[in-house]
Amino acid sequence: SSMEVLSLSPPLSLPVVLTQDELKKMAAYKAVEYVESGMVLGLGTGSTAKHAVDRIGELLRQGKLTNIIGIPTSKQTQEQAISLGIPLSDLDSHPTVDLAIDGADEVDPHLNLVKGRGGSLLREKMVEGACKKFVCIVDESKLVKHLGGSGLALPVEVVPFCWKFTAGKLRNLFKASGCAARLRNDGKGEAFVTDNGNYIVELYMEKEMGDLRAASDAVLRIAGVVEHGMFLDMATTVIVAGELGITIKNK
Ligand code: ABF
Repeated sequence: SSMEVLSLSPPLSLPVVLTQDELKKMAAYKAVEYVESGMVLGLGTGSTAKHAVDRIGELLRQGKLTNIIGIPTSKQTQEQAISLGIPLSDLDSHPTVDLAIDGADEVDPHLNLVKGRGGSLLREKMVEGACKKFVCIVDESKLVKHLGGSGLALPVEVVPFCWKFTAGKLRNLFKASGCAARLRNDGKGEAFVTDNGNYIVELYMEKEMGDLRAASDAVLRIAGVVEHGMFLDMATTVIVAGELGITIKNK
């Protein structure tokens, strides 16, 4: 793996405090520099990826990029891309994707990710799993020592059928980590429903999960589970924007 640090230049004499959204935009614009005309592109979801999709739309409009085919990772991104005039397709027609750009909720030192707090982890995992390159874009608040380390939830997409039974299985699986499980709600007192008509069970761990690959395999063996938000060994590059500049980490 390699790491490259690009500092903000020219050096500023006065401290300029960038907002979190400005950092997200910096990371997103840097990632779009990896895009070349003719590419099939995985289009991510969330407030960071949104900046990348906007930028791709802008470059297309300016004629600086041509022949792009976008593969959206959510209905939300699909609508955004349509409004920008980005030509779209899907994995059925384009099973190989050149490059995906997407955000994350957590990034560990090995570039393993937690994703899916935006609720679109299944499509993201399908699209990003089909990519030759996956550039993940984050502001520095997303960096953690170990996955689950931000104290926020690890999302698991489950079928609605007897979701409590599935949540119980998940809680049991991570008993040693002090796992609590709860159903994501839509903010209006109803269950949050994913683009695929499923529910999200959120797992909170008191302690580290240990071997992530083993944890991933065990979660996927539970029959009611569709997918989970650990993206292990998938990102090829992570672009981190912080107050001191941009850091590029490569696998
Ligand atoms: C998507 O959006 C998700 O995988 C992740 O949950 C979320 C990150 O959102 P944001 O960029 O708004 O922090 O990338």
